[in-house]
Amino acid sequence: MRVKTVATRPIEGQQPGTSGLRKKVAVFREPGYLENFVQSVFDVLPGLAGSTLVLGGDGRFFNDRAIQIILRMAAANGVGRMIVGRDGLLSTPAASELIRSRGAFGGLILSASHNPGGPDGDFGIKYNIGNGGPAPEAVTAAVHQRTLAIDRWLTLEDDVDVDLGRVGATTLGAMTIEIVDPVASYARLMQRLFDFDRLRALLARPGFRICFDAMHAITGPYATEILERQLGAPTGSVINARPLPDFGGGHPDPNPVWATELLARMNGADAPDFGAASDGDGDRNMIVGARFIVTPSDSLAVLAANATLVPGYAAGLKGVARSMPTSAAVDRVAQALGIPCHETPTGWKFFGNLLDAGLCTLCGEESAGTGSDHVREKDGLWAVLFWLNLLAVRGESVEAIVRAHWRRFGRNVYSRHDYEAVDAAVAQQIVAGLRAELPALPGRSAAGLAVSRADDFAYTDPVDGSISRGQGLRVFFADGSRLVLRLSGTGTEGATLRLYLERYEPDPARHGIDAQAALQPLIDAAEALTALRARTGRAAPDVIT
Ligand code: VG1
Ligand code: CO
Repeated sequence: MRVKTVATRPIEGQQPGTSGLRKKVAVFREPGYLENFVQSVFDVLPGLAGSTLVLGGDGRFFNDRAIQIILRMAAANGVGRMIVGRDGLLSTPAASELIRSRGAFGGLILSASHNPGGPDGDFGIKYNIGNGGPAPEAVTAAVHQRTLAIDRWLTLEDDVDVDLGRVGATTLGAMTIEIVDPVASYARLMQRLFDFDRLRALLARPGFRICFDAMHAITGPYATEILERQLGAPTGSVINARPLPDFGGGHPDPNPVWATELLARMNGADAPDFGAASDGDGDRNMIVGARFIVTPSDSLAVLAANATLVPGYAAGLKGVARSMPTSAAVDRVAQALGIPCHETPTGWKFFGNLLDAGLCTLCGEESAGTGSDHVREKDGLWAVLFWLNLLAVRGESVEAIVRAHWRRFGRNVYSRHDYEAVDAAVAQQIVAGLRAELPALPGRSAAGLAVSRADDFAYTDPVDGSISRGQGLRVFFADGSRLVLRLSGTGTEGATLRLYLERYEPDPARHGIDAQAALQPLIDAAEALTALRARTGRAAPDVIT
């Protein structure tokens, strides 16, 4: 098949954010938009010719079209082999696993993660490197530079679509396309990490019930295969299991605001023992007990404290890592275990170097992302299996495990307040205003709380020495509490401001306290320091997690 060169011009705003390039579907469908970005990725990758790439996405609207466009471009750019999930489907952690287990050069993942899908929703694309993880900043910066200069992209003369419905090999031009079962290789990895016999026994215990909400996104096929078929959970334990291009009109974000169906079941008198949900691309997780929600920061800490109960981590942890806005609950576990705890900027790409260098085993973010060195992405279903394995070994409820954790380590009371679709200029002014104030804050008090320290978080990568600045404004108070303010890098409408609030509560008598009530002094201090609500004209956050 002959290669066709198509002339193009740079398109504005093709800067990959926290996890790739995310825009409205309408933008991705503009002529040349997807092509410019994909060609820019191909142009900056030395060694692409003849290499093997992995390709798949979360099945959202435009996934099928984008896959066909990318396949033709890959063939025209001399890619040797493309490993594609059947029907173009791969969860983000499964794509990471395939890149690693197949020794691929890298991979392209199509998803806008937890953002809504459909013709009016969002689409996204991200490049992962050979370790299976998101491209580091040096690569994304090179891609962005290339998008500013691009003048042509390559595809094939023939506009033929490849049938991706059947597992097996086919060719497109000189490129081999290998269509694989999206679940099989990932499921084998889970079997090695967790005690499947014990999980089967747990799920067979009389009266023990689970509910996994796939939110009509990519984890449906994964959870159905692993939880129901391999582990024997009764049919129907996985709800909203069929992936839909618009996620059934829902918002595939596993949090108390969007996972309403799961929470309605888990809050009922007849609640299952264990509930969980994952997001659009399968890398996030929410863990729920009967009438009890586990915050992601606590979940990471509980997994770290109990890791040796699980076969894959029986030898102990080399270290742990959390993103800066994530609560310090895991820091206390690391201290007790005598292992290092790393604090990175938001986004999974920063964990990759630490995991590759063997500096940590578990890592996580407050935004419902938890993972380990088994892949180089966060992994929703992995976290679910980890929790089930803990339940099987400890024989206690989710709530009992978390309460026992608090009694041992104290409770890091935590919440994140999101102000979405804020006017971008106003949001930037709020952040710039607080940034300018930071040096003057120590010693001052805000709504009665004394500031002890304030800074703009910067991170020096311990492996490659690269420095990332401007990663979030932090204000620490004399009573040990802290607030963080940062701008989201994944929204597609206006700006999203995230306010992270944390207060340590050692007193077991106060562990039952409502988080919002416990954090009210900090919420007041944040308003005193930023006038965020006054300046955005919002009475309350859009999302509280
Ligand atoms: C958000 C989360 C961050 C996460 C990122 C990608 O980024 O806060 O913790 O890594 O989404 O997650 P931001 O810049 O909007 O705060 V996913 O599941 O959307 O790939
Ligand atoms: Co995601």
